[in-house]
Amino acid sequence: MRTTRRRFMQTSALAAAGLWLGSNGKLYAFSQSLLLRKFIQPLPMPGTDFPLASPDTATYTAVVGGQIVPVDFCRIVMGQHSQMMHPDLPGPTKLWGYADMTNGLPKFRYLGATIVATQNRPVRIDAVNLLPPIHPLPVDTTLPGAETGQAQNRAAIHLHGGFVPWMSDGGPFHWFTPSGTHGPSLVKWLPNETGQLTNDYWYPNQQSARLMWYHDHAIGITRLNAYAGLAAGYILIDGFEQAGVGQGLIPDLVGIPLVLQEKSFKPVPDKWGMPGDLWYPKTYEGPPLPATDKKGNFVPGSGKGRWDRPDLADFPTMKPLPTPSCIPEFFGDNVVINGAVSPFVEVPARRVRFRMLNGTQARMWNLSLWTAKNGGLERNPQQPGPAMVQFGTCARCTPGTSSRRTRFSCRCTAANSLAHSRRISTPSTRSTASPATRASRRTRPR
Ligand SMILES: [Cu+2]
Repeated sequence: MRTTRRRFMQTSALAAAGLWLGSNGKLYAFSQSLLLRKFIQPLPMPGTDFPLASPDTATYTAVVGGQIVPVDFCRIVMGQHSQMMHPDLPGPTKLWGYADMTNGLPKFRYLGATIVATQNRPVRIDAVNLLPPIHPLPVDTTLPGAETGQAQNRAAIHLHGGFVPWMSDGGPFHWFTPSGTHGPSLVKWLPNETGQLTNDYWYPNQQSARLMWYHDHAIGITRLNAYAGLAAGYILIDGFEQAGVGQGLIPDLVGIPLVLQEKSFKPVPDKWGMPGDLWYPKTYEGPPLPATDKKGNFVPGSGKGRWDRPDLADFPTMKPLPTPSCIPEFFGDNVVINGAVSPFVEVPARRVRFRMLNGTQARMWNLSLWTAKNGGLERNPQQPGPAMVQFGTCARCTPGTSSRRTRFSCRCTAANSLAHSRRISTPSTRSTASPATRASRRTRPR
């Protein structure tokens, strides 16, 4: 497409508005983050770069299978914090997240308060909501339950993939706020050590070993809260897995979790934050600009977005879309793993265990293993793959690899990856580096 002065001016104005004019003439309401170099920062690791919860095991016990077992009791706080997600960003990114304050002041880090639980040993969580009243992302107040006047800092914790009693499921109406208001489903049912009923969460952990995650689930705002950082890992281990480690079949219990996500970062300030803060779409991809012919002239009536609908003139009862609008799918333009943009990880020359979780809103990941060799990357023919990881699901693998450096990137396949395609060069266009020898489907996100 020939770039005319007129089109350049239009494109510049659109970029400033957070829109992107694709090469096909379509208008995409997806931000273009600042260019961020790949593979220059290490993968954040659990226990060092982001904290594992350290439960109190002395306060509560439970009877499981006729045996008295200690309960892992955690006090988890929700709050706002900032963190550098990439050194090329102009500053730290404003986030909402979880932190453990069971044994002292909370230390907020992305994926912080990741919980390591044991089969048949309950986890009890006293959740404290300290979120500020103003949400860091655009809230669509036309959604039922999210109307103007509803607290934007309402929150409910849902253990995704967990087999839990309904009172602890963190359903959409289980939300509560810092001021004590709460949704109609929240019930106080679990007595504390003085017999007073609480709405603490109770996770029995009566299921096999797996990587799960807990994330926000409040009505009308789940997509924003989870994207803003209200999501953390939940690693459940069992005796079978422990025996595997004891026999040397599995390298270790926790392994290297890879929480696969994506983020876009504001290139310009807006009502919700500064450059480097999280960006989230608030308008639909519309067809306000038509496509162009070979001479670069607009073709009237052409130009379609992904969510186009009939002209309002044909359906007079339809109302214009609100702004901000709730967008049904979001694909960020930066790969984020464990809270770092496009990280790498150095691994020892022995068996290494990766546990993968797709923590995106809608993206599927096409994973395969590549081996560093002779200064480049080669696909490893010994590994099966690629494996698809559906959103909200997890996979795990234990490759026998001698590669020293693993790069994480994403494969660009469909139109939803438009934002990626202009930036990723060989070999990262084809690799995600992490193999998945087995992908296990879990429950779909809600
Ligand atoms: Cu979920």
